[in-house]
Amino acid sequence: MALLPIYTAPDPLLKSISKPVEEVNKDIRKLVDDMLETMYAAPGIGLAAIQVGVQKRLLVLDVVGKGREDAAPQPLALINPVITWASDHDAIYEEGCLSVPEHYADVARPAEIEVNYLDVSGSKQTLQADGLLSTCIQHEIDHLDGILFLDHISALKRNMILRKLLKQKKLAS
Ligand code: K1U
Ligand code: ZN
Repeated sequence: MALLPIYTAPDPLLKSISKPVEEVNKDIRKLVDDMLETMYAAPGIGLAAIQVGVQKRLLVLDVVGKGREDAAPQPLALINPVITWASDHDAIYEEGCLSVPEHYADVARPAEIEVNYLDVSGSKQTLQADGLLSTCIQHEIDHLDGILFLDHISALKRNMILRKLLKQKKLAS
């Protein structure tokens, strides 16, 4: 397994639209393993392929162990995920993002969703999600469409955060 570099905003790659995975093969399974290792090491509860520079519709997550170091890992990989139903009522969660380090904001999203996807064996699956799992899946699918949680908040706050991130990048280079 390998740790992958995580791209951070305002990198233009994060605004691009990812392409469907055509075949779930050993290269995809290796990418899933590397993404999970990278997510756990960050640490994070989700990661989309575009965040590690791969323009494929693939995401990994594990929301079960959040805040509980003794919890057994429950990794999930969703390939070509599609939200097929979303509730009318929203839930608000304070979101973070490994591509927007050290910044957080409240985001409202549908509280419950149903999502279709392929698993790592290429089989079709359907998942009903609520709570943090629902929020995290929506956050990661947004990444596949070039959307960051910053796009859900006011332009004033977004531009302030982006300016800070750009300044940090310039200082680091
Ligand atoms: O960058 C990402 O997409 C991952 C992101 C996922 C996410 C977090 C919160 C709401 C929606 C989506 C993160 O994992 S940020 C880091 C984080 O939440 C966390 C870090 C350590 C322990 C527990 C949580
Ligand atoms: Zn993110």
